[in-house]
Amino acid sequence: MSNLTSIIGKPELLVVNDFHPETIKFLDRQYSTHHFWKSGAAEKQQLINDLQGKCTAVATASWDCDPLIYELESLRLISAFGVGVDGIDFERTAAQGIQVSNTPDVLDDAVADLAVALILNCTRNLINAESFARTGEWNKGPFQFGHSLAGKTLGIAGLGRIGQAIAARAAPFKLNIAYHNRNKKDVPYTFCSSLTELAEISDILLCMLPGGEETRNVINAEVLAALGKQSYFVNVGRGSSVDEEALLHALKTGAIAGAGLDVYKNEPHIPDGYADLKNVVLLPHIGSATVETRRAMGQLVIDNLAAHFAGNSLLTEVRS
Ligand code: NAP
Ligand code: 8YV
Repeated sequence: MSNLTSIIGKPELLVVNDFHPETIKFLDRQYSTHHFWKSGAAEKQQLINDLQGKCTAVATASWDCDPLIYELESLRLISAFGVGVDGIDFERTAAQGIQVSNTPDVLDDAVADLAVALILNCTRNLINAESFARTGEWNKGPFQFGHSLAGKTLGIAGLGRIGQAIAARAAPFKLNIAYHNRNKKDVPYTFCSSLTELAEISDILLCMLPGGEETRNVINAEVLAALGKQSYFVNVGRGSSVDEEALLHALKTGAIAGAGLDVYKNEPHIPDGYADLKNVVLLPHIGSATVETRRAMGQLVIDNLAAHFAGNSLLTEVRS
């Protein structure tokens, strides 16, 4: 990091949050970077004022961004780390002529792997089985049976890039696939025109929907009731899609069999009550969190910035 005047020749870059230290280290060498998250409110405002007319790009986590950046009138690019761009205000980017890039595709495999891990964890009760073995409870008798996957139906809400990678992984487990999107796709899976219809036919309902207003609380009490007491809910999309009170109630009352969650509404806070339950697996938003995947995501952030400063087309522009 440098102050505004000390490095001449390197473009100014505002780094909004500590999204990936390895990538930020690289950016620190390439650009005259400013680590926004390290500043207090007054310093942030001062930095925005100082950078007016000099700084055209920011790098940020895709799902979490500081709204102060929109006060930077010279801003032309938000290079976002992550595929889900619910942290970006697209009304403001459109109004201010700011391009947005994200990091699609390179994380599909890691996130799909984690989704499958959650499905297996839920249906075979692996977390509790591990503690059963570790604590010696096994000496008192066998562990309760789980449920097989073969012949069951996996319902995917949001069959996009990652959803399709999950469906491909589900095939060798002999799962039938159904899905709900706004638009029917040319795929050999059962299309459901509503989430309730999807839940009704699913043994496992997996949410891979993007966040944002359109999907807020769409996994609600009605959908969970339709899923039913033998079935599981898995969320690897966004916590904002779930009515977390309704889900807690469904888990506590046995209205559904269990859940596996990687994402929550107000991360890193997990709502009270969840941690006390045995029928839920709680993960700390680690879908894309492998060394290789995060590095590939960082490379896209770097490459989109380089394209912007070279006056070239972005590699992965988000068109809203
Ligand atoms: P994608 O390719 O854009 O897929 C999203 C799918 O959701 C699309 O097929 C879309 O189809 C459908 N969809 C969008 N809005 C909908 C709505 N209102 N109702 C029904 N279906 C809707 O995105 P992706 O790359 O697979 O990523 C999906 C999301 O996963 C991201 O936005 C992010 O929030 C989340 N994610 C989580 C992690 C993690 O670590 N847990 C990691 C990466 C991504 P239609 O357009 O036909 O509706
Ligand atoms: C990351 C994600 O947790 O890509 C997304 O949308 O949610 C995840 O890959 C996030 O991008 C880390 O900043």
